[in-house]
Parts: sequence; C-alpha cells; structure tokens
Amino acid sequence: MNVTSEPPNTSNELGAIEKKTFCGICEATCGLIASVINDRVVSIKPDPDHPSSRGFACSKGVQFHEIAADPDRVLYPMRRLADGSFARASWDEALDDIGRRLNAIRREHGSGSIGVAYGNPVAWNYAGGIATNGLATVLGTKHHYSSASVDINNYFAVGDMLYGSTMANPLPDYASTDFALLVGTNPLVSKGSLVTTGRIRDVLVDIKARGGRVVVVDPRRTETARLFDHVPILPNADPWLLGAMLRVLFDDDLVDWKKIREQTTGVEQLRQLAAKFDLDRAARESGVGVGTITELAHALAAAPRACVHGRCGASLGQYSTLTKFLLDALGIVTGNLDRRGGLVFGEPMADLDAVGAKSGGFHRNHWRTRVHGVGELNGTAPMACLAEEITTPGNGKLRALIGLSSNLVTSSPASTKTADALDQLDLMVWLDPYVTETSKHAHWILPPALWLEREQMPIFTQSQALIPHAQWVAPVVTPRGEARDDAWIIDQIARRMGILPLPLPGGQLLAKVGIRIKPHVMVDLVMRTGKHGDLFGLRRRGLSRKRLLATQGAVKLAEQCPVDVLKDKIFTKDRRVHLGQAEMLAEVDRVVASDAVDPRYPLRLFSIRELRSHNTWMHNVPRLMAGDRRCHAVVCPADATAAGVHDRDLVTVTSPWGQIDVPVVVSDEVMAGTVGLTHGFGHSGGWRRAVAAGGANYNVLTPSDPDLIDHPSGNAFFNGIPVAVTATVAP
Ligand SMILES: Nc1nc2c(c(=O)[nH]1)N[C@H]1C(S)=C(S)[C@@H](COP(=O)(O)OP(=O)(O)OC[C@H]3O[C@@H](n4cnc5c(=O)[nH]c(N)nc54)[C@H](O)[C@@H]3O)O[C@H]1N2
Ligand SMILES: Nc1nc2c(c(=O)[nH]1)N[C@H]1C(S)=C(S)[C@@H](COP(=O)(O)OP(=O)(O)OC[C@H]3O[C@@H](n4cnc5c(=O)[nH]c(N)nc54)[C@H](O)[C@@H]3O)O[C@H]1N2
Ligand code: SF4
Ligand SMILES: [Mo]
Repeated sequence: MNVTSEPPNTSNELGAIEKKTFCGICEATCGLIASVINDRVVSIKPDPDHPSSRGFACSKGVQFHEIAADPDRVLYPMRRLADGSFARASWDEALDDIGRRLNAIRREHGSGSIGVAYGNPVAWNYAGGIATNGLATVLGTKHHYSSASVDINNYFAVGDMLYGSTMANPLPDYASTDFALLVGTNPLVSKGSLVTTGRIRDVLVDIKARGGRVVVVDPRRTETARLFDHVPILPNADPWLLGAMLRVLFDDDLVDWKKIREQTTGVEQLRQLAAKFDLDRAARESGVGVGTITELAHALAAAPRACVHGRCGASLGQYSTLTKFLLDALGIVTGNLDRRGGLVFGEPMADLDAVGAKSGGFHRNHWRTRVHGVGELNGTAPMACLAEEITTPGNGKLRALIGLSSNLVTSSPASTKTADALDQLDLMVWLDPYVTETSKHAHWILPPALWLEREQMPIFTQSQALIPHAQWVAPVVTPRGEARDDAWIIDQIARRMGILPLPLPGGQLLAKVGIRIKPHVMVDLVMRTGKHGDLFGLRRRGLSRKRLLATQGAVKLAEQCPVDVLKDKIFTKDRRVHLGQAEMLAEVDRVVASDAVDPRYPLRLFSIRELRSHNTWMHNVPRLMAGDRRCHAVVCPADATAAGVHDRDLVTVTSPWGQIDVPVVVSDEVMAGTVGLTHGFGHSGGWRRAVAAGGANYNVLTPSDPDLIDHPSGNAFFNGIPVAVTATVAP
C-alpha cells in the first residue's frame, strides 16, 4: 500500500473547486467529488478513481447538497416554547440552560437518570459516535440506546457466541464466489449492508456471468430477486428454512469435516440443534417446499466456493439471533469460512474492533435493564425498552435524554408509546438538522453539521469493505448557519457537567490536568500503530490522518480481503469457532413451540425500502420525491380479493399493537399471506415536504414488549408482524 500526496483540490472549467470525499448516507460509502463555489457545494458526482465504488453513486448521494441547503434545515439552537413552536437562541443560552438542568437532575437523581440515544447516521460520524459513547461511559448510565437494536444487534450477539467478539463478523466474498445465498437483503436498493462494496449490482451480476448462482430468499420479488433465483418465504420464518437446510447437510453427510475439525468446537451440539427441525413442518411454516430446501442445501455444499449473507429481512424477525447463527453455521459447516469466495474477514484501516475486543470494550449481558431485565449489548439497551424506562417510576428512571441522528419515533418499535413517553422527560435535547416527529418533542434542538461539513473517516464500514481501502477527508465546506459538529456539541454539553466525553481509561484524569484527547487522536493512534500505519515515521509510506487528509480520494489497501487468517480475526480463547451454543438450542425450542396463526390477524407484515428514501429522513428533498412517490402497502391479488380491497384503495392495516391507514398496491410481487409496507413515512414537525408526503408510520404496528423482541440480542421485531387488512371505512 502506498500513500502519495496528489496536488490538492483541483478546479473545474466553471471555476468551481473539486474536492474528493465519500458519501455518508449508506454503507456503500461511495467516493464522491463535490464541486464547490464560494464555500457552497453546487453539485456532486461519483469519483471514478475510488477503489471500491469506481465511478458509481446513487441519486441520494449526488443530491445531498440539497439537504445541506434545505430551507427547512435547523441552523441555530432552538428552544421549544409553551405552544410547541421553536424559537432561535444563542449557543451560550442553549448550552448554559442544558448544563444547568443536567446538573440539577444529576444532583437529585444521579448520573444514571441521564441517557443518550443515537440513530443510523452516527455510523458515518466517527467523532460524534465516540463522543456520545464517551458521554454514556463516563456517566456510567444504563440509558444508552442505539439504532443497532433496531437493525444489527443479532449480528453482535452471534459475533459474541461464535467468534468471541460482538464485532467479529465474516463477509460474503462476492467477487470470487460461485454461489451466494442472500436471505432478506435487497442490495439493488439498499446497496448492501454489513458488507461494503461499490457497484454491488455489477458484483452480483458477475457471479452469474461467470457461471455461478445467486439465490434470493425474500417474501417479495424484489429488484434483486428479479435478476436471480427467487425463493419466496413467509416473513419471520427464516429459522425454519435455514435450520432445515442445516439438517439436510448433516443427514446427507454433506458437511466438510476436515474444516470443521480445524476451525470449530461444538459441532455435535449443532447437529443436535439441526435435528430439531422437521422438514415437513419447516416447509409448512416457511412456505418453501421440502424439495427446494433440500436442493438449496445440496447446492450450497456442492459449490466449490459459497457464501451466505442475510440482512434486515434476516435481522428484524422475532428470532433474529438464531437466524443469523444458522446462516453462519451453514457457511461454516460447508467449509466456506475463511476461504476465498466464501466468508472472509475484513481489513480495516484502523482496527478499532480488534483493540476493543482485546481490551474488553465489547460485551453482552454484563448488566440488565432496570424495568424488564433485558441484557445489554456493547453497553447499550434496546430501543424497545426506551419508553418503559421513561414511564416506569423508581430509582434510575430515565429523566434526561440527549439524542443525535435518531428519528426514533418513526424508526423504533411501538411508535405511539415512544412518542408519548418522550413528553414525560424532564429534559430532552436533540441534535438533528430537522424538526422531526422525534426532535419536535425536545426542549432544545441543536443544529448539527452534516457530513459534507465535517471531517470524516469511515469508522463503521472500514472493517466490512470487500476491497479494503483507507480514506480520511477534511470538511468539504463550512457548516451553514450556526451548525456545529455533533462531537463539538456533545463535548460542550459534557464540559458543562465537568466531563470529558471519551471512552478511554485515564481520559478523565488527563482532562483534569488540561489534556483533552480528541476522537481523531484516538483513531489516528490506532491506525498509525496498526498493520497499515506509519508507525510514527518508521514505516515511510504508512497511513496517518495527516497523510490521508493531504491525499485526494481513497487509498486501496489490498485487492481483496485476506484468507487463512481465522486465528487472527476471531477472539475466542482457543481461537476456534464455537458452534455449540445452549442459548441457540433454547431458541430453537421456542421456535418449535411457537403458536399457530391467530385467525384475527391472518397476514404477515414486512418492511420495504425504496431507492430514493433513506430510512426516515430523505423525504424532504424535492428531486428525490419527484413523481408519484407514496407510502404504500402491497398485497397479492388473492389476499386483496379475500379482504375486499382493490388497487389504490385506502386500506386499514391492524396488528395486535396498532392500526394505520395506507393506500394499497395489488401486485403478485409479494407472496400470498404477506403484506409489504414501506417504512419511514408518516412524518410530522417542520420538514414540510416530508410531512406533505403523508402516509403512515409502520412502527405504530410493532410491539415493544421485551418478551416479543429477539431474546438473545434485544433486536426489534418488525418483520412478520401478524396483521389484518380491511377496506378503510370513511369516518
Ligand atoms: N418497520 C421498520 N422499522 C425500521 C426498519 C425497518 O426495516 N422496518 N429499519 C431499521 C433500521 S435498519 C435502521 S438503521 C433505523 C434507522 O432509523 P434512525 O436510526 O432513526 O435513522 P435515520 O432515519 O436514518 O435518521 C435519523 C435522523 O438523523 C438525522 N441526521 C442526519 N444526518 C445527521 C447528522 O449528521 N447529525 C445529526 N445529529 N443528525 C443527523 C436525520 O435528520 C433524521 O432525523 O430504522 C429502523 N426501523
Ligand atoms: N435506498 C436505501 N438504501 C438503504 C436504506 C434505505 O432506507 N434506503 N437503509 C440503509 C440501512 S439503515 C440498512 S440497515 C440497509 C438494509 O439493507 P437490506 O437489508 O439489504 O435492505 P432491505 O431493503 O431492508 O432488504 C430486506 C429484504 O428483506 C425482505 N424481508 C422482509 N422480511 C423478511 C423475512 O422475514 N425473511 C426474509 N428472508 N426476507 C424478508 C424484504 O422484502 C427486503 O427485500 O439498507 C441501507 N440502505
Ligand atoms: S449508494 Fe449509498 S453511499 Fe453510494 S451514493 Fe448512494 S447513498 Fe451514497
Ligand atoms: Mo439500518
């Protein structure tokens, strides 16, 4: 790997300065070139030289300057008035008031009554994320809520069980595989998740082009499923399919005993777990026939190099840790772990995951939540528990909440309950560029800089890139108005409490003598002393923040992820993969004992993502909302007839936990017995176009009862919600 400094930012024919950066919206983390005139981004285009995205960017990335310039954007600290409206204040007024109130709450109720919450965009905000984690760590609070618990907690739990660290997670080596089994992921739209590769459509199409096979297991004939072999499945039934496949592998002696002996322990327990899946019942429960289950297992075993990958469809059912465990188990027992074209481990620019794993920074079940005793994961409690922690009286009740980049009223379970609970907080401070259905509940909304306006390194996606690369970029433009870095805002709030928000042992002591270590120093230190680092000058062409900031674009670290590295990449004491997991056996027993369908709610609901939406927050951009874009449900013709509804009708979707009205599309792209629903809609607050887009909030229909979410990880239960669809009766 070479780092060479190219000439700094170049200017184009219009006199605009061109600056290379990377997109901070989704996990593809595409390389971009922003054209800047007078400190304003006027256009964004893909970077053809980026080693991963190679000239690709989607409509969201190249429109992002419209968000930065959005007239509805919050640009100043805003105080909520008695009538619910917001009035501009100065930073000093805001921070002094927040500090005073936090200190009063702390004196009276202790640090444990103060909480933090963050959502998805923190994954592209290394400094903001470190500062917020630091604040929670130093406060020693259990009230630490992360969107990982509505997304990927099941991955963390499986990492902990199989590989000895919540952060250890193998990646599907798409570029060299012969067979890819995709379960509950739609990369043509999402651009990939928990795997980072630019041009993912091309990467997958290439598998087929070189004679390989891609199988897509999904209740909907998605954009991805249309290109490959589609296996429709009922939502929330993945453990049945995957468990039955595992059973076939053992029963038909298709497993790779040599690799199992080399790499793992506990295979006998895994075999016993698989034996609990009856094939005929699996077929009934999942809607996938015994013939298909058997054929898939045989194909997976027969492929010279095969990989498996699951995402939201496999992560947001009721037994999501078991689902992910079974998926990995399929890859492992067929000998595909740590093999080219199989499941491989990433090569990050700064191996924070390894440092965290070795220093005990990542864990599971070290403590339990106050109200329902749900186990923590990486020091965080599930979003599903947030409302009850606010509303349940007693010691340790959550009284003050500081949140950033989270629209949890829309993105977390039991939205109505959550929204009501927020109003009971003594103090709510929210860092968000918009007055959203969440931030509108806050006493203070503080204006964050957006990713074009802050320094960035890809803290989250660096360890999951299939083409390992390094990039660290300076802000492209200065923040608009009085917006400030999230990290700066958190630091200022913490200062008012006499805290340095850094999750570093010894950090507080140093701060007391005036040495305040900043997040970039921490990450730079890990990078410089790591495999690709400059070792403070000892390695002449190695990485450092300074050198990367001076470099235009990204630096390729390797052509592909390494193989034969298992012992360096996992953290179990014996450096083996632990297949024998009593907790998973217990989960299988729960699945096997699960109830039959309640006839009042005969259909199963699942979530749909769209290309021009991003979770809950891209509905205010005119060009992304062009055309007839609406929140909608999708049912198949037979289910529509049974419910007496027609294409474009307004329908009422009812679950045991809530009810919403949405327009319906009748289409055979969804499997019979299921209802697809776009999520992330139903806005209120000050983002006018998003509010005007209408629609309803999916998560009004989802439960927060801790018994109903995934037990081992606390991950939310969104897909497979029992529902009924009826024609909406006019009021
Ligand atoms: N029913 C259902 N619910 C789901 C899902 C599903 O599939 N179905 N998916 C889940 C998943 S995977 C996720 S990740 C979550 C996502 O949901 P959230 O975690 O809530 O994240 P987003 O909706 O992406 O954005 C949250 C907020 O961040 C603000 N924001 C954007 N950039 C910045 C920034 O730089 N700084 C600050 N301070 N704020 C910023 C935006 O204005 C927005 O209000 O939703 C989950 N909810
Ligand atoms: N355009 C766009 N891109 C995004 C996002 C976005 O909102 N818009 N969000 C980003 C985020 S935060 C994330 S986490 C990723 C998610 O990345 P993905 O998981 O790849 O994206 P989804 O579109 O949610 O794909 C999940 C698929 O699972 C299917 N599914 C639902 N329930 C089940 C089930 O029970 N079993 C199975 N087998 N399948 C099921 C759905 O039909 C859907 O096709 O995308 C990221 N990228
Ligand atoms: S695919 Fe994702 S990372 Fe790439 S430009 Fe679009 S939103 Fe940004
Ligand atoms: Mo996500």
